[in-house]
Amino acid sequence: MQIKKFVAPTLREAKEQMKNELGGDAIILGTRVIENDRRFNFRKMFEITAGVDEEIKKTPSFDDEPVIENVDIDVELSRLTQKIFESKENKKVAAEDVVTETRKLTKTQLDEYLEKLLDLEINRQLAKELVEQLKNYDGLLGEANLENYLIAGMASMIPTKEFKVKKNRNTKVALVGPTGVGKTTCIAKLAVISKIIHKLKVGLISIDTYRLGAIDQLRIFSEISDIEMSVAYEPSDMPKLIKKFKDKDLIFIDTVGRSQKNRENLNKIKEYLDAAEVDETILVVSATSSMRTLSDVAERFKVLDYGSVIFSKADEAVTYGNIFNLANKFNLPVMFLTNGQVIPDDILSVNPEYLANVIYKGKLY
Ligand SMILES: Nc1nc2c(ncn2[C@@H]2O[C@H](COP(=O)(O)OP(=O)(O)O)[C@@H](O)[C@H]2O)c(=O)[nH]1
Ligand SMILES: [Mg+2]
Repeated sequence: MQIKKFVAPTLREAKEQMKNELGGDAIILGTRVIENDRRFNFRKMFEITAGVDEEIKKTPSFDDEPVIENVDIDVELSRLTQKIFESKENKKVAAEDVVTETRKLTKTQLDEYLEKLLDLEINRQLAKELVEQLKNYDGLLGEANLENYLIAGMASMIPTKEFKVKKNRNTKVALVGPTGVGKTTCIAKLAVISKIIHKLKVGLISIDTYRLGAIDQLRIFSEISDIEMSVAYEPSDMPKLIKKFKDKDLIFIDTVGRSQKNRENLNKIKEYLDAAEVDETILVVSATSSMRTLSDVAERFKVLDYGSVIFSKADEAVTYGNIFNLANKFNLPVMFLTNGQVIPDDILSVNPEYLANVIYKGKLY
């Protein structure tokens, strides 16, 4: 990917520069306001960091693959993360790697594994269950492979879900969750990927339940990414906004509101989502939250009928045991991890094996 920065007195001009230079397929990776900089005579300037895939810049030929009608967003995300996935430590245990020398598991060994799992902040009950499973392999495997079995055992206990979007279905996806977890940022990432990589027509609706005017962030994003956006101030606004976006393949619904500790606030959001007849509601929580907070949020937001979870700020988390704990406690499929502020790069699609490795090794890769 070729990456460049464009600076201009207005966002619109910076975006024009970007389009002229990199073409319509450029992806906006980030924006910032530059103030008090001598280079610009201390004028306020806007900077866009943009990238364009060298592949995309290629002139298409008749040999190019036909356009696939029903694109699957997760396939592309998987492809993007696959390189990392393949290159590091995640290789499956090949037959020749299996250590043939076997011995009995000692109590001390099992305790060590239990300690390790607890250290990863995996709930004690679940950690015991995982270690118990190891006993099934007692005498069958060498120690080097026990860890792999532990990871495989974890993977078998983590539900995941793919983000599937098809063309011409007018799919309505809402992101809900506590304030500040990264819902809007995540919508921006998914919207750009859907638009640029999957060529889907995307619309954005922001629900401002309390007329906070806190929608500027999405508005600026909508402007620079050229993705249409509207604001709903009342549940009754929803049907007409959905109608306005009837030609869109995908509509993201973002929620802005006051404290969601209050049941009434959540009921209000529910009214909007019901009025929009959303197809999929995804809960966003921070991977850095404590298990008590996560459980509380997952319980409270049940009224909104979410079907999967995104763990944001995985880049800031020290351990990932809570992903395992929450997914298990609520039988809740995990859809993505987000790992930074950069739009659209910092989002990772997941599968059980990948998550189990992240959790066990205590780091993203
Ligand atoms: N480190 C990190 N920061 C994030 C991530 N996602 C969002 N943020 C930041 O978290 C803050 C709140 O994000 P925002 O999308 O406004 O949260 P919202 O209130 O849920 O819509 C912003 O400063 C984001 O840049 C992430 O994956 N990692
Ligand atoms: Mg927001």
